[in-house]
Amino acid sequence: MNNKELFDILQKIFLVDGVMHKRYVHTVGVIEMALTLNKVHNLGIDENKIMIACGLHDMSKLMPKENMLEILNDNYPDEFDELLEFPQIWHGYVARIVAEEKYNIKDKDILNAIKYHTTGRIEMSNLEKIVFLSDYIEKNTRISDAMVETRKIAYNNLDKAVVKSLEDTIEYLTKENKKIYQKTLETYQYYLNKGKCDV
Ligand code: DGI
Ligand code: FE
Ligand code: FE
Repeated sequence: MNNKELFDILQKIFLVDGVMHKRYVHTVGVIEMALTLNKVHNLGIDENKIMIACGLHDMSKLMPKENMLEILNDNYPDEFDELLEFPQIWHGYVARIVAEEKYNIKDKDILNAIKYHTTGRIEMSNLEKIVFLSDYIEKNTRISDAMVETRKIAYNNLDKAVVKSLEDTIEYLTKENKKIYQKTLETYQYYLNKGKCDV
């Protein structure tokens, strides 16, 4: 998929009743932030790969719940019961399947970056990390003080920014009395410990 094909797809997905959904503006922000982090940290990741992963990460966000549940049931039978309690996590898991089956994306790194963009996971690749982080710190819609602070950290150290973003998410979810998905906690613990070992 080249960049023009990607943007044609995005404009189709996010054009709702003749109006471009705010999710499109967020998605473009994620692409721009991830391309920036790739340059700042000299990661050397292929730019087209970054654009596809970021471009498709939220593409299933507007899908009807019944369709999402069907895709989850068909593709993640072992995790299905556990996932039922966490509707916020579904869209990445679903988008990963749609990316492969509908858009013929076969690159495992791109597919993992899409799947785990909400929770992160232990031992993320650089692509997974910059998609996960850019989703939280892109400049178009993520404008809270905490997000701006995390953006500064991300320019210096990606792992530390992962810890900070998860810390803020966990604090927010706890305040809202929402359950934390076990993978979110696992990612947080892993990168917290990694930071302690790296000094
Ligand atoms: O899809 P986006 O809004 O761009 O961002 P996202 O995919 O990171 O989703 C963010 C939402 O997911 C936000 O409302 C917090 C929620 N979330 C993230 N981790 C967890 C979670 N919700 C629950 N219940 N448990 C989690 O561990
Ligand atoms: Fe998302
Ligand atoms: Fe997003």
